[in-house]
Amino acid sequence: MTAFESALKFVLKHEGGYVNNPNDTGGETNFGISDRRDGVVDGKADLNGDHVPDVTIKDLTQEQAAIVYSREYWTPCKCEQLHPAVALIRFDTAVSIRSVNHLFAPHSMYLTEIR
Ligand SMILES: [Ca+2]
Repeated sequence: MTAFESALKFVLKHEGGYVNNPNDTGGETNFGISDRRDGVVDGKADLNGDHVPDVTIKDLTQEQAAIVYSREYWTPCKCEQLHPAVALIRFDTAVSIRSVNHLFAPHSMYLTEIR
């Protein structure tokens, strides 16, 4: 199992499966991937970042969710350059706060030397 696979397994324990709660501002969500995350509430997710919806949220597989997590969190956080334990912390934090940029902000104390 790669460091990414291990970290994703950890994160997905908390992200859960498909939910469609009308009180959730993110809309439909599956494996923590919300409909709204791609900027368009259309019941679909953009897997490769080309702004074209690729799959319905309800039909999103764990493997497809992994594509999104890798592209939006693991790679931008440069987790491959870190010890797997540190990579897990950084990855989980980025997913939890739904932001990579905040981790690298000038005021952040979060391992900014790896930029
Ligand atoms: Ca969408």
